[in-house]
Amino acid sequence: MNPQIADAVASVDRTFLFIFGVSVVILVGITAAMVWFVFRYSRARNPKPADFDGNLTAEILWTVLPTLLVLGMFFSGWSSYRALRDVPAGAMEVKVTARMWSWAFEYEGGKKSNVLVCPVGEPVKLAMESSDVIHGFFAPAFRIKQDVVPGMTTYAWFKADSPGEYDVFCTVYCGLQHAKMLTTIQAVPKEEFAAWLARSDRPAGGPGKALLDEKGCLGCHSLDGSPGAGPTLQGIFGHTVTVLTPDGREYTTKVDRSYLRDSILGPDPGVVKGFEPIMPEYAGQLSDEEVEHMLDFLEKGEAALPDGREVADQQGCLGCHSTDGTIVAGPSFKDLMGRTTRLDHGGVVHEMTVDRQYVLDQLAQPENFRVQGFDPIMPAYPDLSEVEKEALLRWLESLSGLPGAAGESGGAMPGEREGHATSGGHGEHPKP
Ligand code: HEC
Ligand code: HEC
Ligand SMILES: [Cu+2]
Repeated sequence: MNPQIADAVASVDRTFLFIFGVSVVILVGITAAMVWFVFRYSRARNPKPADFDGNLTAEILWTVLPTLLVLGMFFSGWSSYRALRDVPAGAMEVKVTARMWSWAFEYEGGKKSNVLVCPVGEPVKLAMESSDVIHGFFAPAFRIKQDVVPGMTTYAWFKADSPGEYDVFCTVYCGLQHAKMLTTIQAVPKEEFAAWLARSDRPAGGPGKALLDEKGCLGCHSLDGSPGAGPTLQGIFGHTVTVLTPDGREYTTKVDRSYLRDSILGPDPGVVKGFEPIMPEYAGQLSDEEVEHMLDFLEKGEAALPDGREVADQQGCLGCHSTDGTIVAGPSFKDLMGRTTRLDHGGVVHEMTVDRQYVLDQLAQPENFRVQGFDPIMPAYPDLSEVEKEALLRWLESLSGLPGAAGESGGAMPGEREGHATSGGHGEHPKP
């Protein structure tokens, strides 16, 4: 990197103004000369045509001057091209993923977002990839425009000198919602950026995790979905469970704070189906405050699921799927779960009920599950984590009014829906 080339924006603007200035001078000069010639050499003034026989000075001038001008434009353009391409050492790298029709950003350390947050005054290098077709990353405020091409990584860099929001567009026509492929660059003061980057995507659970460890809960319950003597606590909040009461009845309920409190302190709401009744009673052994900390952690801590809508937003699902019943590029997510979908297997239509497994299949191998009447453009999502998939599924269920949904009361499902794969029975809902 040439340390002289510090400011790409100023350099690009200088080149633009230089070329523009030269063009204006030439335009004005040629126009004035033409007008002068029309006047000076009109037939009225010169009844007899004169015969010119070459002019060495004029020929040298009109060869040398344009050559110098064009070379000047070239060098000016070359130096600002260098300014755009030479990434300063130590630039913060951000991974940019373009897909129909959204932008996703991933920072060092793995944090993700869908607006590009960056510290003021620090150079940022964008390493850009496309997961489908060619897109173009255009941030006019920083004078950068770079194609984003599937199968290769292209790059650009910029530095924001003052805090603010700067527009980002896609400049390559990439399909139906191309015009909506917009985002922003949000430049914030350095300290604010550091705090933002350090902040976990989900609020921390306070001392709850340490307490679960201290009190021995983690001996029987995992926090990462792996099996144990008791059900995993990952994503337990908002989850629908099937519980057996001591008198042999079975009911489903949604896990909320009061269910969790009762499970830990009693009265026992019943035994989770498929598990032995070996969960100790903790009444008298845990203070209310300790239990509240544990519940905070289970509700909001790292074992809690991310917000399904945010996952869908980050993964770009919402660029193609609406949540309000309108058709964008793909079928709407509204009332998706339990709906009958018509799949086109090379001309043979096959009806299927949308359930959890079907959604997972769509995400893994969309090419095998093409919905009739839509273009086959649904991308595969092999990299979604289990937690992200679960969050997506629960969110889709909530958009379909099924249990498992946040804010819905658990219990019986709407009778006409069939074939869903949530782990619930249709039982009564007794007050334990
Ligand atoms: C000896 C193993 C063991 C220990 C220790 C233990 N549990 Fe459990 N826990 C279980 C089992 C088995 C179940 C499922 C059967 C039941 O519901 O009683 C369960 C159920 C639960 C449930 C209900 C889960 C669901 O899916 O509905 C919660 C909540 C829970 N335990 C929290 C805790 C907490 C908090 C602690 C520590 C204070 C703890 N457990 C300690 C074995 C254990
Ligand atoms: C580029 C646009 C696009 C993106 C991005 C996209 N989808 Fe799709 N999706 C489609 C289209 C088009 C269809 C219907 C044709 C097909 O099945 O390929 C579809 C079908 C589906 C279906 C089946 C719907 C039915 O009625 O049977 C599900 C479920 C689905 N997508 C979920 C998702 C999820 C979840 C995401 C994000 C992780 C996502 N899609 C991202 C375009 C997209
Ligand atoms: Cu695009």
